[in-house]
Amino acid sequence: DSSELVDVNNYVKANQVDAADELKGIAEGRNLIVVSLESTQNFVINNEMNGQVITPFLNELTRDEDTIYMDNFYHQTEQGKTSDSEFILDNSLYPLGRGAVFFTHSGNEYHTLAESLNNKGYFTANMHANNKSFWNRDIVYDTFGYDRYYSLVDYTVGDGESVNWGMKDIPFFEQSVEHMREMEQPFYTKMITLTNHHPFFLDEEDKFIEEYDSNSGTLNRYFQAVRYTDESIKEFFTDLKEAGLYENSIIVMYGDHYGISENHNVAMGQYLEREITPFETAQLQRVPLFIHIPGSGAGFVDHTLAGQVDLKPTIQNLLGIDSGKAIQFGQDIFSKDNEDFVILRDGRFITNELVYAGETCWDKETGEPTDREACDPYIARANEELAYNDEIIYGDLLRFYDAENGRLKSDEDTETILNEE
Ligand code: GP9
Ligand code: MN
Repeated sequence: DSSELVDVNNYVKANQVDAADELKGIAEGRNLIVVSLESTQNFVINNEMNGQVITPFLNELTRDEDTIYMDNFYHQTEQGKTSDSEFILDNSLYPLGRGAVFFTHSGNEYHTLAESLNNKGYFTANMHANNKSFWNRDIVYDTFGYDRYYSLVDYTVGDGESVNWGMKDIPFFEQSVEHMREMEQPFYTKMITLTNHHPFFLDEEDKFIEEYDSNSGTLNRYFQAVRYTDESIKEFFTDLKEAGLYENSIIVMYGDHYGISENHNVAMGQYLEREITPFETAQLQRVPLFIHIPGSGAGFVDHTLAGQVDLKPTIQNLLGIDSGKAIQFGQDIFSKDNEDFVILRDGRFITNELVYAGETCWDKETGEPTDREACDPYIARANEELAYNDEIIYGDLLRFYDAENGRLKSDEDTETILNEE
């Protein structure tokens, strides 16, 4: 009940940091375009495969004067895959260790990124050319407070425009920009790409590079599919410019989760030219994060250790929204007090010196096992944080929280809520 929220609230407030002053409000009033890059891991960025560049456009962005590129950023998803990443983005909470919170707790009260933008007068939307009920999205997007879901029925999938799980990314972006032209501004839209999804098949005309040559067809095709996504982003930027929607937007793009599972460790080891230990597997959970602010000159490459839970407070600060009152586990990435500690949903964690994975404590610099004692305090902290997170979700505790004023609801309010049950 509401008394559990007291402990949660104390923990969250004790670990909160002030948002950065420097970039605060740099994108205030702009449209917010969030792009979920399906299965895109960070190891493909600024990398080659058999002499072929994998992500030419994204590589350019890493050096672009208007782009902040984070190369030490981890996904924190579990079985809910893409939907987990969406849950994290909107709530700055962790998803669940088992099952998909989009299915199990779709009716909870949440205080979301979408809601904070609605309060600022934004039109808020999701765009994904799949069946609207996939991952229970139609229900959850309502719960989260989004105004509109552009799903499969809002797109025309022409001949040859579909592969793997659905519509190809290039026509998806093209038609999405047409929808954006009609939106009231400022808007916030979350776009979910799909082509770079297992099994990573492509039509011949969409293959811009050769396959890799390992014993894993999955990894071999992965590089080609990522290359296709890179092309689609390039065309998307052009489409935005043509629609006059580029200059007054901020574009945030991140990988939703890994694409290559541990079943492909031999092939991955061949590509990376080292053995894939549990340490390496944890490091492979890094996904790219790009924050592109046209005309800002704010670009740089940032090595700060961060995770998807940090997206919400970071984006809010850039948009000039105060997130200090929220119950959330993320921190503004650009805050000088940002803590260098990332917890993965299964209890693995990463600090600047250590990685905890496979129940072993690893020295980050050597990639070799080290004394477990070094990891012990962090293990306790990670478990504590994940336990508080689960209390929030299982107990639907945010219904007892007055998000606007940043405090627990009064006894009177709480009694009313409980009596309604
Ligand atoms: C499906 C898409 C991909 O709509 O989000 O799902 P995933 O398997 O990555 O969760
Ligand atoms: Mn996905």
